[in-house]
Amino acid sequence: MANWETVVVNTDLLICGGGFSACGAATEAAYWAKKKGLKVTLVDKAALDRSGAVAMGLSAINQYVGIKDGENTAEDYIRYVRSDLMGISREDLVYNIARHVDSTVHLFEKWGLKIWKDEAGKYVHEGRWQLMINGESYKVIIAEAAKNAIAAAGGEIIERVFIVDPLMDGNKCVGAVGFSTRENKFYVFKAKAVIAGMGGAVHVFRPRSVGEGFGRSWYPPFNSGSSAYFTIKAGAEMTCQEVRFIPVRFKDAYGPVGAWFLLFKSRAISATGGDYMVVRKAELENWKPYGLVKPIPANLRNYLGMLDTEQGLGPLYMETDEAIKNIAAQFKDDPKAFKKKMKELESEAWEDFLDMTISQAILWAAQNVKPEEKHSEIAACEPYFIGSHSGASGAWVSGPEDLPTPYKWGYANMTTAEALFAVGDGSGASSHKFSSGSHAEGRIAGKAAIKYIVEKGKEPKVDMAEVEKLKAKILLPLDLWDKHSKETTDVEINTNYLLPRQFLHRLQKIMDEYAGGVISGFKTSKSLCERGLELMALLKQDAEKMGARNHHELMRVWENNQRVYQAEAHIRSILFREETRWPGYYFRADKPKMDDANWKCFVNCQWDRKTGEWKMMKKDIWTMPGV
Ligand code: SFD
Ligand code: AMP
Repeated sequence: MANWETVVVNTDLLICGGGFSACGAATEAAYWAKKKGLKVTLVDKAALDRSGAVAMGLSAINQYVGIKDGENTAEDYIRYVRSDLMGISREDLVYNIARHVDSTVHLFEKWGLKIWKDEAGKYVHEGRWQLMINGESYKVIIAEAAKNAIAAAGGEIIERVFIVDPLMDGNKCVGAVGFSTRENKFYVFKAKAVIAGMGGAVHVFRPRSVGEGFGRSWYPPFNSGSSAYFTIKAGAEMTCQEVRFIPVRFKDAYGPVGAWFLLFKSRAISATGGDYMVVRKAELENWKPYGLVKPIPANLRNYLGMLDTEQGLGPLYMETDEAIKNIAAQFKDDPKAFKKKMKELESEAWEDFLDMTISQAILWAAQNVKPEEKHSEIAACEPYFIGSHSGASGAWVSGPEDLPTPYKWGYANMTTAEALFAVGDGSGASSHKFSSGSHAEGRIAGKAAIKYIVEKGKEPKVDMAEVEKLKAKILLPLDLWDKHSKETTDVEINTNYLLPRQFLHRLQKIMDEYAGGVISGFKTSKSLCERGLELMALLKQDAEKMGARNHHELMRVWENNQRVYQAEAHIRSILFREETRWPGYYFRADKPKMDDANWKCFVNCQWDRKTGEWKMMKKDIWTMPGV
């Protein structure tokens, strides 16, 4: 076995991940931990300042309820999420986040984030729930607050350590193991409670950008399903694993569209000029009641555009020039003011991408796009797993203590594995929390985890013999490389190992062709899912044969292993749910209709730690009384 030092870290609370939800958890937990003399340790695979989905920054805060100013209520937010997810949401969780998210946004402002204000000093809204920000340094600001809080409480932040597996004592999580991506160090974290906040997953499906563009995606390529893997491997119940997210984005560099649709009030059209949201309105009747609400659910908006492309009406375009001209038209009688407004709108258009998806600005520049002069192509992306946006996949967590929810087993956001909490993209069925709501949910879980430790925390019982086995398994790819790489003239061709990139392509091919990826027009069926699972079983056998040349490739190996669990949970859940509920995300071609009578329920699944078998379950939907 590779001769790596074993580093043991003892802590009270272990926070895995360093993104928005983990920073929220750290900020809040450190506050309570300091009072109780407890230690909080946060571990991120990257550097906290620029890690996770918000690494490049963002141009909007997508969840702000505005309760203080009477703009909306938390109940309004429940109604929004319920409709947008076609009836499937954990209303207790959505409510809990919605009632706390504003205070999180106010903290962001206090910490230095620039939120746009109008002349009256009020926040500038992008849409009903979204606020415009100067967000290039959004993550740096939020990370700084988390760092300060942990430092003040005497805690520890460990960067560039990749968390792999949970450590379990029966059904209780007692820590985690991982490895440094820089040094020859294997880490063992022993903890009284653990929070999984390691984001969602990308590159489970083959991306549109392959070959020269591989690595480009809307969702950050460095989130690989670690939260899902961690909670699945802990034996925790998972939910909504079929609810992937497919955003429509500016084509090829994945620039977000929210500011265009909501702030600029732009239209999207087909190549022949039809506005698919208008032309195909009748289709929405087939998906009522959800098809008839405003805003029309994200998957149905996608679906109407997809119907256009299926009928040869692509490419689709965002009418940027028309939108900019419409806004500037109010100054048409004053040439000077008109010119000024046009300049302002032009710079806002570029800033939207420079704040959040710099590659889109680069692509615009490379293709000589002037948004005020010419429309830009948009397209549906490949599928992602991001429970915090308009997807819903994640762990099944306990609801808030003060609500009469049937889903409650003690501590807010605790999974069905004791002492293991999940947040952000890691917790399921609580969509539309975005950056701000993920941070708020992190705060909720951070506080609950400290409460758990105070009330029930015990010294973690970690079986070090098990840890040694895990260490050997996790470092095996380095051994395979060392032992066999000199046997062939081309190190990429070897009968004793395959490299992580090769494995990833195989996984993506299976998902693309059998589970409804881009190549199959997001369509799948029972037979395709079943065949996909057969191929997945063979792929899993080869997972043990992945070799790694260095630290970086070792991380790639384990990212792949984590993606495989996310992939399998996804196929099994699509197979189990015998209907099509989210056209525009995926289509069960053999069950093309929504079936509320049988399937207006959550689909949950659980991986058995002893047998490795999956159990599939239906869970009832609870609606908030009076909402
Ligand atoms: O417009 C390990 N999101 C947007 N939210 C908004 O509020 N406004 C926007 O404008 C947003 N837009 C947007 C968004 C996302 C992306 C990718 C783009 C644009 C291009 C959504 C939010 O970003 C998202 O909801 C939150 O970030 C979710 O928070 P969280 O904590 O669940 O995930 P994270 O921030 O990505 O952090 C993950 C962390 O885990 C680390 N990690 N650490 C240790 N071991 C491992 N094995 C690990 N695996 C991962 C990561 O390094 C990271 O620290 S718009 O398009 O909608
Ligand atoms: P996006 O850039 O697509 O991630 O969207 C940012 C925010 O705007 C999210 O809250 C979306 O749900 C919302 N959004 C995007 N497009 C629309 C639309 N056409 N109608 C209503 N809401 C939208």
